[in-house]
Amino acid sequence: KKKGFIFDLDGVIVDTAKYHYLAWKKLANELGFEFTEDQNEMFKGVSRKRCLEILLEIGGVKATQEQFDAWMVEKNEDYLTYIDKMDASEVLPDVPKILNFLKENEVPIALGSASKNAKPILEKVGLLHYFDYLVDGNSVTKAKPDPEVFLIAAQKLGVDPKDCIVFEDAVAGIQAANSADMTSIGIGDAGILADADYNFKDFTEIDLGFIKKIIEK
Ligand code: B16
Ligand code: MG
Repeated sequence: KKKGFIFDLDGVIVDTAKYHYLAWKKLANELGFEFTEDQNEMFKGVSRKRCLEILLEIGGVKATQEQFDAWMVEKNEDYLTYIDKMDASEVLPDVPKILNFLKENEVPIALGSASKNAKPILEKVGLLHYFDYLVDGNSVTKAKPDPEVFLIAAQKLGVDPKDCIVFEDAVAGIQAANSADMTSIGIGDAGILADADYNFKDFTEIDLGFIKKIIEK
């Protein structure tokens, strides 16, 4: 049966969370409050707009629509200064090993990310050519845990959702994959991602034999 693999971006392929954090922290500080790395955990897999809403709640800041829009732009411009400096060394360990194995076995690959900056990031780190389709923050209307992003990816791949395998680092992402009836693989803390079908700390823990078994299932 034809299988399709779907990768989340931030936290799975690259650790852009640290750059999102620096950009949100800068904005928070400008607005006169602190924003911690712990609080940044809530932002993982969450859309830019929702992140700003949460940030303003944390700071108790009220904004007009104009201010809100301007801060969205400001945060993203600051974030992009970090993205600009990224290169292949920032790809998380053993990600290319898995992507190469899937390519060799002619398994189609899609990205399923909330980020509107997904394409330039993949270009920067030299992984864009692996992806048959990108489904990102520009193509979805409903954020994870809604399964929309992954269902669109399955459709593009021409693969039944139940034959899709999703790599995710966020709780909302695992929920989205599960409600799309896909196989979910949690990358990160198994305690936090307890709802995933399989759990790995990172890609170095994933054996190619495991991937082969899933492909042949
Ligand atoms: P952007 P993922 C998500 O990426 C990040 O985890 C989340 O922190 C960020 O707010 C979101 O992308 C939107 O990113 O501002 O670049 O559009 O994990 O879904 O790949
Ligand atoms: Mg993620």
